[in-house]
Amino acid sequence: MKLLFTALAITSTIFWTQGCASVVQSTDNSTSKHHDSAGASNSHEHHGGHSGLESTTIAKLTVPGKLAAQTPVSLVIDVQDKNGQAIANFDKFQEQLMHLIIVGDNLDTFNHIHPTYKGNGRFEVQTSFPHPGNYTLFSDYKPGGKAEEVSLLKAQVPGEAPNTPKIDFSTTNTFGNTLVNLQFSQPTLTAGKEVNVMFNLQDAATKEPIKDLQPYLGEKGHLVIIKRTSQLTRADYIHAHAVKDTPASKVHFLTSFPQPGNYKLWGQFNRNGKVVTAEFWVTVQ
Ligand SMILES: [Cu+2]
Repeated sequence: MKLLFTALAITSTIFWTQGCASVVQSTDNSTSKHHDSAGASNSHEHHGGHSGLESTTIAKLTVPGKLAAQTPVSLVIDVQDKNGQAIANFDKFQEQLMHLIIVGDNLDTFNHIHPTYKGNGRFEVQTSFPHPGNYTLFSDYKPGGKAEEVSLLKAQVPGEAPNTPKIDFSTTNTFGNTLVNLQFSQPTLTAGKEVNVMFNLQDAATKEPIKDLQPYLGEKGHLVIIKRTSQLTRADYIHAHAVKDTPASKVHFLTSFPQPGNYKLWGQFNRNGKVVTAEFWVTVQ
């Protein structure tokens, strides 16, 4: 093999304790605490959305050749146990074996893709990075018979990163043909408190509630929430699940924000086969 393999990052040893989970990460100095937003559970049963109680795997990212902005690239992710043995079997959740969320480190860009399983612990996916700068990849998977795990990977695209855009806290915005309004069950967001995050979807042209919402990855919608920090860690990532039985044009998610700070939310919805990604900033006290 003549390809130049550049190992960009090896991260993600995350230990979870039962109940109120605290997080230790192998490659950053953050000691942030994470409260499982589904409500800390003492049960080993886990219904997705959050990492398992104990991480048993390590993900490694390899990129053949050089990374360049706006250039297609193949990402190779190998998932291994702590002895370096490939994890052979993965369980599907939300219709996929791996969900890969890629964000620019200042949260200006978002990409949610599904690497293909190649066997022997290896996943591959084609993507491109929109601009130079540092990126964090949250790879979300379920080793066979085990709880969902999230591994953090890092990638750096050479060149000068664009300026960080100003945070916009508006709660109504148009995304493609959809006008999205964001509301919460509480007037003020408080760290650690459960909150209902409510997306109200209207057709941008008619201002009528949309009628063409279809399941996206088996659910009414998907919500990824990431806290803005100088060094993103696993604890900054929240994957919330849609509440069932809401009106056709409303998608609600029950979650909580672990710490005070600014968070970005990306809600994703399927309108008749086309995915709408609605992004908002919120501040949590
Ligand atoms: Cu996914």
